[in-house]
Amino acid sequence: MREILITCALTGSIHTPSMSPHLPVTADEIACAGMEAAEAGAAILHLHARDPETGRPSADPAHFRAFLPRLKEGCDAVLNLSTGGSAVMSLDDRLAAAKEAAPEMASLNMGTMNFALYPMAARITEWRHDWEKPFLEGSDDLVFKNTPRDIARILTELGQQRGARFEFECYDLSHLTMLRHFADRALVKPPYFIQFVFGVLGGMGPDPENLTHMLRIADKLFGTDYMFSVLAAGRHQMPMAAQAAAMGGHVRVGLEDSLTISRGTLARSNAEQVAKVRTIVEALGREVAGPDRARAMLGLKGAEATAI
Ligand code: KMH
Ligand code: ZN
Repeated sequence: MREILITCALTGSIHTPSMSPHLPVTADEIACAGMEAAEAGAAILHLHARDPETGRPSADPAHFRAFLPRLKEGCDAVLNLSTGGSAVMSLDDRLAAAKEAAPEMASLNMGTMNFALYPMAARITEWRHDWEKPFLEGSDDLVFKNTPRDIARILTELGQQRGARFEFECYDLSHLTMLRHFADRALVKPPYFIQFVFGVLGGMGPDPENLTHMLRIADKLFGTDYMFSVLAAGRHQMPMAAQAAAMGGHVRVGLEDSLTISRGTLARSNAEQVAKVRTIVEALGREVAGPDRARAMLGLKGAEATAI
């Protein structure tokens, strides 16, 4: 495949404000970051919200409402709402904003797992907010719950009832088996957009061999019915994006996944990472596709059919 889709995940729920002054937190910051990332070449924006006062990951639909219409007006990118939210949130909370917005696309995490952020706490010397330290340190005993019942509920309430399609977040081989299970139950329809996630402590590590093996198994399970994208956490972000692009996949960057632009240097913006990955993938002969091509490739319902 020549065309390539760049997803940008603007803020997420992993990093905390003390780690980077460039992490978007307010609605204004998230909206501006999204428009700049789209301008730089991102066809898809993967979205979480934060409490504007504290920077804490938020599931409050009002916090999403504060930036979603601005993004819809200000750029043409596909707005993809996280249903992962944060591992500390209930599924009801994780679903609330997406049910209200009825987006074209939503993330869907394909298995229950550990999601350990605590090693990051050791590197911070000055904390900006009281919640950050216990939030990170408590992740040594945290289960990111995505049971088959949870997955079925998201597929039903967002997919079947609201016409969303999915970024299937697969952190391990077992998550591909789970996706196959839902394909067999006819709860998901091809083409499947599989996001391979590397480098989360609890999922597979950022080894090139892991991507090769995931692809071997995905080929076996889904044949030509899938396309893949890669995100890798931290410093592995760009090298693994390059590997994905060289192997015909799509890429995801953004401050949700990595705060740096190169080893030891903070990225000043999401757009800076999009611009960098764009240079890499174009050098490999790939052509960056825009939002309209993304909609056609992924079979999306269109921005006008959302409630944003
Ligand atoms: N933070 C990423 C590792 C979600 O939002 O659904 C995975 C993610 C989860 O993007
Ligand atoms: Zn996310």
